[in-house]
Parts: sequence; structure tokens; C-alpha cells
Amino acid sequence: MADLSSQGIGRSVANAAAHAVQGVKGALGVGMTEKRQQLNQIAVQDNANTVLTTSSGVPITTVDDSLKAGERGPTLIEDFQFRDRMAHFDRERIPERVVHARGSAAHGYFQVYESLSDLTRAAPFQDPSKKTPVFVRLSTVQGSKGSADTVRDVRGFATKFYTDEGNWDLVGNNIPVFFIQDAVKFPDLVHALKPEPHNEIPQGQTAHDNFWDFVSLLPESTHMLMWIMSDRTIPRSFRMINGFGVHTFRFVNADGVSRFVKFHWRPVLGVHSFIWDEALKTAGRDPDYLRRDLWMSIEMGDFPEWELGIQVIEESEADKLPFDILDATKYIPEEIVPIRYIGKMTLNRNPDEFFPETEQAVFHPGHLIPGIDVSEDPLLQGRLFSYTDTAFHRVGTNFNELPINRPVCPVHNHQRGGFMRHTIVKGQANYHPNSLGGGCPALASASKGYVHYPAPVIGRKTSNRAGSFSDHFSQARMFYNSMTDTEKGHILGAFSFELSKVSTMGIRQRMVDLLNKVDHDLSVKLADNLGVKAPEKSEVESSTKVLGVAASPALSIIKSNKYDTIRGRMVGIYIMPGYDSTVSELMGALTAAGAVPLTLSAKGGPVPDASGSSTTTPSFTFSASSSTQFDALFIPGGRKSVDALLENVPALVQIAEGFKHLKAIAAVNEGVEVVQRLSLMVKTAEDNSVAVDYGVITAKGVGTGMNGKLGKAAGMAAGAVSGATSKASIQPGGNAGGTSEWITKFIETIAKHKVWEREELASKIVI
Ligand code: HDE
Repeated sequence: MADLSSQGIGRSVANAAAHAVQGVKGALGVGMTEKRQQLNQIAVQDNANTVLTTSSGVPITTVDDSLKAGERGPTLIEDFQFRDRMAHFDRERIPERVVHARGSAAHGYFQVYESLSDLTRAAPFQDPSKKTPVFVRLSTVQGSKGSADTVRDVRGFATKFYTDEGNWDLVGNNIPVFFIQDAVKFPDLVHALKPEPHNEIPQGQTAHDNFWDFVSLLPESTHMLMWIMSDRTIPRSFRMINGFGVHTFRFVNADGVSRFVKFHWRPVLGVHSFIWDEALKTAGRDPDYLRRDLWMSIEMGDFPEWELGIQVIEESEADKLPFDILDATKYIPEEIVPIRYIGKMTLNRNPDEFFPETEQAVFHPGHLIPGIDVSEDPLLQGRLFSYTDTAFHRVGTNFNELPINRPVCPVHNHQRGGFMRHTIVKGQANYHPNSLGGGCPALASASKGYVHYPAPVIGRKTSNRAGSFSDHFSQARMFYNSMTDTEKGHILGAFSFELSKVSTMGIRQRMVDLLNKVDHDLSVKLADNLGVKAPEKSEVESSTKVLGVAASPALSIIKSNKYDTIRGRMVGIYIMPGYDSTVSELMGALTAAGAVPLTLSAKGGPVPDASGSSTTTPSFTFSASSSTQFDALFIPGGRKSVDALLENVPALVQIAEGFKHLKAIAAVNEGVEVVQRLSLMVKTAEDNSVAVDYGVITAKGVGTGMNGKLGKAAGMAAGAVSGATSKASIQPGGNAGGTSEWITKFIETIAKHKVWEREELASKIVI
């Protein structure tokens, strides 16, 4: 969504200016995190005003022809420049990650709200004035490195905290539970969900026989299946996903007191998802959609933010829970242990280069720091081996020396050698204890160094699984019961889509029978959709609660969101020559509210407005764009513009599709005819009135008559005055005579993300 309009250019100019300021501040290291300063010192180089050289530094005079014996003779092996270029090129690719191969990342910082020293001695949680540098990689799980972004899949949410006491990696997902309870099963899980071994199909999805064969035989995966069939696996933006540590970890304070802790990331913009048809279409139209959205928001200075939440459980209390805190298929409802939000993370810088930063980044749940320890969760335990093991294979023995993985604090140890070793350690003593090195590096004191929490270990060697890991359905039921009817409909739709792609009917039947243990009604409807036998109602079904909690509203995206901002929302404005002044008024108000207005038209180049006194250069043309790029759509007035729009099928299809995808739509003055032309079956405004019907805002007799910059300024000013449009939060009904009523209604509807009550009506729109 590179924004090529004048606004966009304006923004990039402002941005270039910001970058220039950043550059100066950078040179002076002002406002830079230690990590950025370190990267600038040890790795980042700028090729501007430089001479081309070989990798051994020899200035190169030509790169167009190899050295040959005669102009038409054979290439000479002595052409070291040829060999230098070709040999390195031949080895550019490293193995992709065995899972989570497709990902995007950004730099930023974390800041705690107040010291947590009573709970933990971990460095990021001590000093509220301290900005701890972070690097965050967001990924899908199943697809290969080049797969599409908006597939239905779990999202990885891996955060590397560069602290003064070493790197801490919180390597989580956007789903708080997992498929399996013990890591030993991970290779089977990944083989089942990945493309099938005989034909390497499908890419980037679980809708195939192997996956459903595996999970339908593995009741412990039922809770996770409910989560992945919910809208959480089709996110609208990486900026709008939760993050969860999944496992139970330990917080250990300076007195060595340990408490169990679960980690949560809550996006400031709220959790928002596509609807399935939108995600499918976007995967085809723009495989880089989520990567581009993250990149552009940061380039535009609209920095994504998450609050970090913790659920703390006294070790003595853990056994009172009706499920095992070491079982990663279980979630602790907020009703039982509230989430305390303790700090905020802001991502404010894109990588300078993808490969050395994002591709070579190694996240490892075993990268722990004093004050944070693991639990005996058997899923986590296995991960403590796998991540470094796979990094040695994928990146190399000395991966932690690579700039992106290197801690910002000093590293001193007796590790030596290994491929591509960077560090040169002076002195002869490369062992501990030593006297020839003055006993250095010396051991840290218990108060300074890492001390594993001496958790009691009870029992004999066994591969038996604890009985407390057994209940696979209560939480799956609690999750389903926490959904709104709209969300339940989406879960049924997702199971139906996925299992209708499973050719083995026995697997379909098995899944229906398994889900009968979660919700009878769901399994009966699914059986009907899949053409298999509907199961009998099973006994356990309706009763069980989780410690008295039958449903947790926090699990429902629709129930738990605040809908108080349109920050970072993309609004498509459909103009043709002759559009009226409502365009600038709306653009001003949207910009004031932190949204991104983007114009599109039939052709590129400046488009004159009705007064002919000002023009707008569209960001996109109708044929090179789609409504799936936008969160909301606007059709302005202007006789000539609307007459042309009514004849422009690509534009009409986009608007109808936006209606089908439950987006807020506004149309004013003559623009209302477009809504009527598309027979969207909604009530529209009479003369000099505003109407809102199924999230379609129409108005007649509106517009300041002021075009161009003046009109926009008026819109921004009005917006700021009425408070109906502020970056912080939208004041429903706020319209103290500032912003036009239709704009306020439009913005309130955009803030709702989707017009869920339109779902039934929209399903009748044929496009
Ligand atoms: Fe991973 N996981 N995983 N995983 N995982 C990897 O490490 C593994 C699990 C997660 O952006 C791999 O560097 C095992 C749960 C993320 O670079 C590998 C088990 C959760 C990422 C690996 C799990 C995750 C990975 C592959 C079962 C959520 C991407 C490439 C026990 C809490 C990190 C790599 C990045 C990556 C192993 C289960 C999250 C193979 C053995 C549960 C976010 O090491």
C-alpha cells in the first residue's frame, strides 16, 4: 500500500524530514536505543558515495564482463572478481526456519510502568525510566518463507529483549494455548500440518487430510482447534494481534521467591480480523499484506504498540486450579487470575536490511535472564533444546555473535572457534578455573548472576503423562461458549471450509464426533455441512465450568475490544473528475483522527475537483487496487464524478465487495446514487439529512464548499474541535458543532471495524 498520492508524498516528505532528523539524532546517538547504537557501530553501513569493491576490499572497475582470453575467448579462472561475485551469490540462501519461516520484524523498546522488583529481579521490569531495546518478529507457522501473509494460521509473536543482563526471548504466539502437551510430539504435529510429503500441497494452510487426520486422533488438541478456527487466525494486521507466552514461566525476585507467571501482549489498536472471504482474496491479491501494513505504519510514524500483561499465581495456589498449570493446552481465565498490565512496547524502526536482521534473528525460549525462569511444562522443556539446535543448523554455531542476536551487554566466556567466529579473545586462558587469566572471566555473584530456581522435583523416571493433563474439553467448551453468535458462525464456517477440503470421509466423521464433546449443536451443523452422520447428544456437554467460569468475555474479540480509535485505518476515497469538497473535509477529519485517507480513481495523475481550482493525485487506480486494501470506503458527491463512477465497473465492484466485507461505507450528495445503483438494500438519506443503515452512512446537502488544502484544514480543525476525531479515542456522538454529523457517524462506524449486524444482508450481495 505504498501511498503515492500527494498526501502520501507529503507524508513521505515529512517522513524524509523525520528520517533526516533521525539521521542527525542517529549520528549523535540521541534517542537511540543501545541496540541501535551497537548495530550502527558494528554492522550498519551505508553505500552512499562509496566505490564498488570485492568482498576482500579490492576496488572494482567493471562488473559487466568477465575476464576472457580474447574478446570471444573462454573465461579465465584467474578472474577473481567473477569468482568472488558468483561464489557468494551461489550461497546466498540459508535454510528457512522449519516452522514460522514466513515473518516480518521491527525494532523498538519496552518500558515498564512501575518497578516490579517485588515479583522479579528481571532487568526490563525495574526502572520505569528505562527503555529496553527489543526486536520483534511476527510470523505464520505453516507456510514457507515466500508464502502469503493473510492465510488462516497461528501467528508467531517472538520478542527479543536486549537487557543489561543478557537477552531475554519471549517466543510466543497470538493464541494462548497449543496443540500438544509434550514437545516430543512436535515433529509429528509439524509433519501433519505442513504440505503433504507426496505432493508438497497445500501451501500455507491446514485444510488438508494429514492435518485433520492427526488432530482428530489427538483429543488434547481440541482446545487449540477451537482457537485456530476462530477469527484470531485471520488477523487484519500484525498491529492488531495479541501475543501470548503460552507456557507458565517463573518470576523470581531478589530474595529468590518464585511465582508462576503467564505473559500476554495486548495491542493498543485492539484485536481485529478479516472476514474469511477478505483474507482469501487478500492472500491472492497481496501476499505481502501484513508485512507491508507493518512496514508502512512504522514508515509513516504511526508506531504499533502493545501493553504487556502478566497473570501471577503463587506456586502454592497453582494446585488449586482445576487444570494443570504445566499443561500448555490450558488457559487461565481472567476471571480466575486477572491480567495486570505492567508496561508498553513500541515498535518504531524498520530493519535496515531484511536478511541480516529478520532472517538471521534467532529467538530461543531458553534465552532467560536473572529473575525469569521456566516451569516444568513438558512442551516448554522440549523447546529449550530445539531452538538453539535448529539455529546451529540454520544460522551457525556463532549465531549469538551476529549483530542482530548480539546482546547489548558485555559477553565474556570461554567459548571459542566454530564457523564464522567473530570475537577475538586476548590472553591464553580459555578455561575455568584458571590462574593464567587471573581467574577471569570471573563467576558472577548469586545476586548478579543467573541462579536456576531450585524447584522441587518429585517422582521416578517415567514417560507417563500426569492425570492432571487429561480434561481436553472443558476449556474448549468455555472458549466456544464465550463467543458471540457471529463468532460461533465463523467457527462453524471455518471448520466447514477446512474439513470440506478433507477427502477422507472417516476423518470428517471423527472430527464431528470429537467436536460433539465440545458443543452438540456445532457438531450437528458441521455434520450437515460435511455430509456425515450427526452424533447423538453426549452427556458431559452443557454442564462443566472452569472454576465456576462458563464463559470468559475476554476470549471474544467482539466483546473484548474497545472500538475507541481509527488510528492506522486505511480509508479508500473513490474520486473522478468533478468530485465535491466533501473529499478534503473528510480527509482532514480522518487525518486528525490518525487514520490514513487514500484516494483512488480511474487514471493516475492529478484529478480536478468540481470547482476546477484544486486537484488530487490518487494513490491508486481502480484497476490496480482492491477494496480489501481499505478498512472503509467513501464516495463523495459532484455530478460529473458520480456520473463517471456509475459507469466504472471496477469501482462499483470494489464498493459492492467492501459492503460484502462488512466495511463502513459513506456516500454523500450525488454519491448516494452509487449506493442505490448497487442495490445494497439499505435506507439512504433524503435531502438535507443524514442516514445510517447497516453501517452505510449517507448524507445529502453537505460539504463546506471549501476544496483542496483549505477544505482539508477546515476538516482537521473541525475534527480537533469536536473531539469526534482525535488520535486518542473516538467520543461516540461527539459533535459539538465541529465535524459534520455524517463524518462523525462514519468515523464511529469505522472504529467498530466491521458492521457485524450486516452479515446476513451482505451474504445476499452477488459479486
Ligand atoms: Fe516453536 N519453533 N516450537 N513454538 N516457534 C521454532 O525455531 C518448537 C512452539 C515459535 O520468529 C523453531 O528458529 C518446538 C510454541 C515462534 O524466529 C523451532 C515446539 C510456541 C517461532 C521451534 C514449539 C512456538 C518458533 C523453528 C514444541 C508458542 C518463530 C525456527 C514444543 C509459545 C521464531 C526457529 C522466529 C520457531 C520448535 C512449539 C513459537 C524448530 C519443539 C508452543 C514464534 O526451534
